[in-house]
Amino acid sequence: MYQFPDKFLWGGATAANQFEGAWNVDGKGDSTSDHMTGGSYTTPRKVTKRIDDSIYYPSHIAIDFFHHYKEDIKLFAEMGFTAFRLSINWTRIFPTGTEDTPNEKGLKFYDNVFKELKKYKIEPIVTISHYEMPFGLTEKYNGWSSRETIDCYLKFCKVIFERYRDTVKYWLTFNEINCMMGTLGTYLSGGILLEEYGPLNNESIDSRQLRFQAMHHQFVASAKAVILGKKINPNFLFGNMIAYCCAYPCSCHPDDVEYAQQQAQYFNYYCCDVQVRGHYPSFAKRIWNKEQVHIAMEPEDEKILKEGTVDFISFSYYKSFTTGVNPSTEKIMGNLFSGYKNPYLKSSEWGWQIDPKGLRYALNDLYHQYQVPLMVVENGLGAVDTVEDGKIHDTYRIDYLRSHIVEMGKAIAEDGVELMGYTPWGCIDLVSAATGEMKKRYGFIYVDRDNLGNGSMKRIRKDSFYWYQKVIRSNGLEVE
Ligand code: BGP
Repeated sequence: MYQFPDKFLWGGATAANQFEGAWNVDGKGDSTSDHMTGGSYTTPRKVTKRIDDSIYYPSHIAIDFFHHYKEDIKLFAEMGFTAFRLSINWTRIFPTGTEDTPNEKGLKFYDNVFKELKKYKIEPIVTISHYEMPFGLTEKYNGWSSRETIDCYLKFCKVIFERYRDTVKYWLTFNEINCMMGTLGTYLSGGILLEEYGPLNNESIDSRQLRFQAMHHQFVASAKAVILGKKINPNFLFGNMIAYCCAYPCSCHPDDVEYAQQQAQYFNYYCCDVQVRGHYPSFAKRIWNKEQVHIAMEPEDEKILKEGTVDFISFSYYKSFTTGVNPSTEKIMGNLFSGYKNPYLKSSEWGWQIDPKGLRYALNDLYHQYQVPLMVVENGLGAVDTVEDGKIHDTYRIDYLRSHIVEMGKAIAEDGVELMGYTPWGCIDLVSAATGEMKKRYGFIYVDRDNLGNGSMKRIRKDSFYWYQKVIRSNGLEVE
């Protein structure tokens, strides 16, 4: 339908804690995600301070990429991937976050993974921290709420930048850094534990002060990582990563329009302004006053943020919703943000509203605000798949992805947006971040494993596998 640019990066995305498994193998320490129980659409995941043998923790085995990486990467290559987004599990390298020397066995694992990707000419896109950090840092510093965590992160960055200096070019400093604008981010992104056995999204014990302070620490850490990385290899390219919040005003009442604009400032521009422009936006003061937070900053922070800006913006996009001032409007679900129902859109089985045009909107919005290249590093449909005679006919997923790819094509061809790549989420089925389920599947590759950890781990190509292969082979021209 639309010819994508030469060298466009076509691939898929994953995160270590959601697919690697081997949670305590070869000296790996326990990460914050290793303390998260399973959940469902209606039951929130919980965090337990101690690992309890009677509880099932989805990250501990996940889909065992650790032992299947050769087979999995071979399948990605068969689809024609030219890029693969993965994250490095911090606790494989620094088990508690405070060691002086890295764990060689952990580094060796990623040596092997990168070697395998290189064999098939697949470009790695590495998220340095994707919703996990050493639980040791939660215990010692309460995660990112303390400034000390910045140095622990930089020690980790230095090791991986030096080790993978000639292997990795694209780095994303934090997954969905705007996650901490909401309660869910407190532990998920910030590693901040407010009570011993708590549901992940506990609004009753929320601490806005800690969240906003932690986010500032992540901004400084991200900027310092960029500065450090460019010294180690000036050809490194750094991206920030946000969950794009696509919130339309629910009516044309000026109050609703103003509210929607402020939501965009809050969820999208607050972080992008700091990481792309190198300073907090003018409306930040309004947000801090409203949230009643005071952010402690060191005198050097301003300079660091200015010098450590990113080269490109990457983002996740799954859905849109409407927003406004009237709280009685019908609510709908989302991953980080929830909003109101849009009568023109259908929803996924998990209640996320499907809106391909919202992706074109997002691409235009971010590109014309910031004028830096973009990468869509997450997109996709979480759905229940059924295996029939060893096959999975996931036409619903193909429809979803096709319609989003068409909109990306329009944004490039008609709107002039500079888009570098597309890595749909969970290219191989993996554990859901929000619910901890396996049955919420995104993959082109099915993995035989259920919510409770049963199954053979067999990998099966879905119909979407062959469809995506065709899309990549034609560089976006053939999407039917
Ligand atoms: C994003 C996260 C991913 C991923 C995705 C899908 O917010 O960055 O880690 O999980 O959402 O969400 P879920 O797994 O909850 O369906």
